[in-house]
Amino acid sequence: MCEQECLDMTPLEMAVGCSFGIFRSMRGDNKKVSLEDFRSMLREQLPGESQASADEIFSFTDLDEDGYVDYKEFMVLFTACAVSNHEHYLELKAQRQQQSSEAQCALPMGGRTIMEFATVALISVFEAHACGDDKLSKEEFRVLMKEQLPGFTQEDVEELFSCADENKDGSMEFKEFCTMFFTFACLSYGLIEGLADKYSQQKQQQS
Ligand SMILES: [Ca+2]
Ligand SMILES: [Ca+2]
Repeated sequence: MCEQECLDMTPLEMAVGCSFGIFRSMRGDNKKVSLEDFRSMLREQLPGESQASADEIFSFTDLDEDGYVDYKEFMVLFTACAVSNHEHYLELKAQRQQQSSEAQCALPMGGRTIMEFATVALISVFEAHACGDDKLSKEEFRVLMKEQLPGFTQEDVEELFSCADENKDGSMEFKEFCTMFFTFACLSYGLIEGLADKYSQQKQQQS
């Protein structure tokens, strides 16, 4: 990906791109990640996690228990990290508010690894639109989507909102926003994989 393409991406597109990048760099020929590669991915991307828990994290990430982590399973882990970082952010924000009603809480967690960078991007986009109550109204979500993923039609946005609003309270909390992001990332991955397969088939036919 060239630098200009990266600059043209919105933070949400960048977060999807980062998740692709991490996954593709560690998967094997079967397009899935083995336990060994998963261990090195955790070491690299989530250095705060102990290696002792790597095998445990692998076993709960490998939802279909086939001994590998596929992209969907990886994205379950990715969104779980984002939710956990967001909870941490809310705790810090509450502490700051107790200390001073004037204090603004900067997003914590830095961006030491690509995974952290991507989850922070997700939180930043959500927080910038979920004004005040840490939930997105339908209108706030519409504005967010127009800015972040402008390729979606109004009908798509309506459908995404109602699918993501799992508790049907008419607003989208961060966990639900992550469900929406998960769906979007998995759909995009399928599309990109399909295009890549088509391209390599064409190449083979030409040679
Ligand atoms: Ca699996
Ligand atoms: Ca909701």
